[in-house]
Amino acid sequence: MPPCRPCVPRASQSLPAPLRNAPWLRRLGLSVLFTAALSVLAASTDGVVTHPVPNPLLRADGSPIATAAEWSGQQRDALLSRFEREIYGRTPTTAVPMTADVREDVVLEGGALRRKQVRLTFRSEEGIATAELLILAPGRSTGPVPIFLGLNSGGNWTISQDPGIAAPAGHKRGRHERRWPVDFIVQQGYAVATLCCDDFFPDKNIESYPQSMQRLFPADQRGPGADQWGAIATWAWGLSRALDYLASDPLLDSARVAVIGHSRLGKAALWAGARDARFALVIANNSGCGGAALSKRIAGETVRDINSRFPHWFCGNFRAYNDREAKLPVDQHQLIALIAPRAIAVGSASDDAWADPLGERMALELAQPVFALFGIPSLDAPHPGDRQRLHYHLRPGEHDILLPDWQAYVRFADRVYGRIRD
Ligand code: GTR
Repeated sequence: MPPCRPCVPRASQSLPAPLRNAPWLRRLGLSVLFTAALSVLAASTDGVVTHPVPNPLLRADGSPIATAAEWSGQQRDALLSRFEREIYGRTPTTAVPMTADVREDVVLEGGALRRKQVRLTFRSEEGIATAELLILAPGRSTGPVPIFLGLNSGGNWTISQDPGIAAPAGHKRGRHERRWPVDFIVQQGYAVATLCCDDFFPDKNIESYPQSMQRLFPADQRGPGADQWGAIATWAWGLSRALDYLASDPLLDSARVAVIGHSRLGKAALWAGARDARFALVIANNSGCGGAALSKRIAGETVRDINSRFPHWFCGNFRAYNDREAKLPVDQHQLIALIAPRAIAVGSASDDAWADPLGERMALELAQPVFALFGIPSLDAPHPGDRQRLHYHLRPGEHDILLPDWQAYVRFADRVYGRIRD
């Protein structure tokens, strides 16, 4: 795992007080934000330069998109290819056959918990590779269970102390337990499904491509390269393959899968959710630069920062925008818009200046006009009813995913799936 986050000077650790809840920003009206006026506004409040961002409802030739059908057709495909070409790299369409071997399926804790461990094996003419999927579900469910699917960054055994989770000898269990409040999630009637990101692409450096699952693809479909897929796109591919398995398991409800990720894995969850419309809900927690935060707002981690420290995450073309964010033909609000009309939750933390909480919130707001085409109410609609598909929260504290974040995501999922109503 590459080094942890650089220190951000104390003064910029949290948002300036007037921006924390930013009700005035919400009231501004989004059209303002698409003009250079935003730069002036942002600079005058928190001293941050924000370059104008593309209007998601304009085609590349400047013509307007007026209907959901116009958006879902060519515009969506064109945008997706632009993100592939410039930022995440092209994911091959070649299918790699996958088999699933259920190595364990047990009901524990007097029927409260069901644990399944499934080995996914991928075979192509180029080679073979495996990924270990862990599923923790309510033990007594009567029908198919909705799921939170997310990658973990240390191995499945890091999410819990449970000695039954397969682990290599000598590995410390439960290192990331605070990030995976499994008991709470399962008690709410959801399953947790997780795999380690390293099974798909070891999160080390630019030398890691040959050890990644890209090795299963023909040589001309592997990175690194100008527009070849990087680690984030490979992780997103892995999430879609996990969903292929979940869709085949009668215990689980594949129509209600939330793809979730924290930080770098939040970037992967967003890219997976943008590409694969089978995900009903996409959750990006503290995902920052290359995730939910606007790149054109020069705050926290910049394009140069991320490309320099993690050159294996994105495609080569993204480096052309180091210190040239104004030239980027897309920005992250358009990535969020690609999820419409499905549901999206963005979670920030108040002291996570490196991930630019305000930039994350602004991207979600700037995506709203696309959701509105589908009749989806805005973030601050007083009575969103059963059409609520947008969620944002700013948790006090540092960069992390903790119980209060999960509580917010479970509650939002409950609303999206019609399990609770106002
Ligand atoms: C940081 C990186 C961020 C974020 C984070 C993480 O060092 O700069 O983009 O992804 O790591 O994954 O915890």
